[in-house]
Amino acid sequence: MEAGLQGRLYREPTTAGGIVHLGLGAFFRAHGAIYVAEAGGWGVTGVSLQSPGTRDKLRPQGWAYTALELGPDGEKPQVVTVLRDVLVAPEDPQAVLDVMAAPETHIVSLTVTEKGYCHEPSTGRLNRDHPDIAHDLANPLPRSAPGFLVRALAARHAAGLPPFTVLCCDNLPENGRVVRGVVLELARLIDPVLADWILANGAFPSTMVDRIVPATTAADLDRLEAATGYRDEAPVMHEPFRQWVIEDSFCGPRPALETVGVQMVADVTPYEHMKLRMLNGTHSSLAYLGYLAGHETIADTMADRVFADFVRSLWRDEIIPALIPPPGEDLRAYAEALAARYANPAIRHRTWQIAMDGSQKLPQRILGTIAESRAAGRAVPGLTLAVAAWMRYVSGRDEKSRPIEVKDPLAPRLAALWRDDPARTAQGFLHLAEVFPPALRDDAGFAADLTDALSRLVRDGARASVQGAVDA
Ligand code: CS2
Repeated sequence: MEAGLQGRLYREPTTAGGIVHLGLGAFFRAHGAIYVAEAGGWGVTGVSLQSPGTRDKLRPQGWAYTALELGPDGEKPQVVTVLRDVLVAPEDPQAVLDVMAAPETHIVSLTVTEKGYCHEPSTGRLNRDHPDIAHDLANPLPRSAPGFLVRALAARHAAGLPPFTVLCCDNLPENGRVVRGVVLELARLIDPVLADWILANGAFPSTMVDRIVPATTAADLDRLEAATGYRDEAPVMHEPFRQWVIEDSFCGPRPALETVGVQMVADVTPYEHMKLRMLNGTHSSLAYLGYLAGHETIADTMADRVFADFVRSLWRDEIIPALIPPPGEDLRAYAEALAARYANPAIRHRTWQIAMDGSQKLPQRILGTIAESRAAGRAVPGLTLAVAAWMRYVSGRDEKSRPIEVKDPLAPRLAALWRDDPARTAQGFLHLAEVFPPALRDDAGFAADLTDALSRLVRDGARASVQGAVDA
């Protein structure tokens, strides 16, 4: 037993503040929170927007938790003590607004997943029909992340305080611009003067975040306890790699993140495109095709030679040709590093976990590359097969007709689009305006390729279709 570690795990909360984080999932606790802890001088108040589970587990630990690095050659625990408090929004939304509006709060960061911004994935605009947005327009105590941002900024405006910087850490393209757009649109519907004040004084830097963080399992808790001698009810698991690129445009103070490896840059866009299309795009492709082929994790999928060859061909032939590399990045080397990260056998990242919320993820991960490539006359058969695999996956039945537990805000609508006729299935999906841009909806060649890919998937199965794509 290591008394030192245990002493740190069960400790008094930190008193430093400065950051409120909305969406206290495993990703932020394994990524942003660690950078902030290393930079020093700042503390984080975490907010769960849905359930009390994380708060209830962390409270008896004085908000400390273990981040366990899972390397191919072994595990390394680190105790993270940067959280000062955790609030559960549905229990007391006013308490969340109060801490967001407090003078010592300078940054509100977010990891609320793609769907948490209540926007339309294909356009980035606020979805005014979203039930939480309808609620937040009519009530001063919000439910949605945009609602909390707007009502807290309103409280600061009323109190004569400056706005906080809104730091979006979700996998959206130009994520700062997206959250700025939904915040301004919602604010304008509530109070145009407030919207003008946010526009003139607020800051919404875009960021690129990267670290693979598989969901923690009960077995992880026991293994960690056996290794360290203390019981942590809410540890997080992560790979060794990490990257955080932030547009340096804050409207107030910030931690000295550049001293701990965060890249502070003028324009994040090329980094976001590289990461969303090369990492997340292939992650989703492997998730749908791998799941259908019976692979449980990304590492299992990569251990299947056909899939390892397939993902390399996606990078080489379809994704890299459509990218402009960020300054100093070699995209081929980036792809090789990704292949090694995916193959890390210590990371049990389930294909099912990545397959979640595809309707919110596909546009920025895969459809952008497809639309741009087709417009430029480049073929994208592998990514087209991945889109077909998503359609098959969300039908809710796998290749052996067993049910799939599909998690997606559009799940019932998606399942209803599946037909016995692949051409009709493809047409039905392509008319889903939330997901497909008009350029792809109206592209008869794409509809034909998608129909072909669907026919092959149904006839030959996912693995043989992937093999066919590699051999072609
Ligand atoms: C994954 C991401 O679950 C998913 O959709 O693709 O969480 C991925 O692991 C991270 O973005 C890596 O930085």
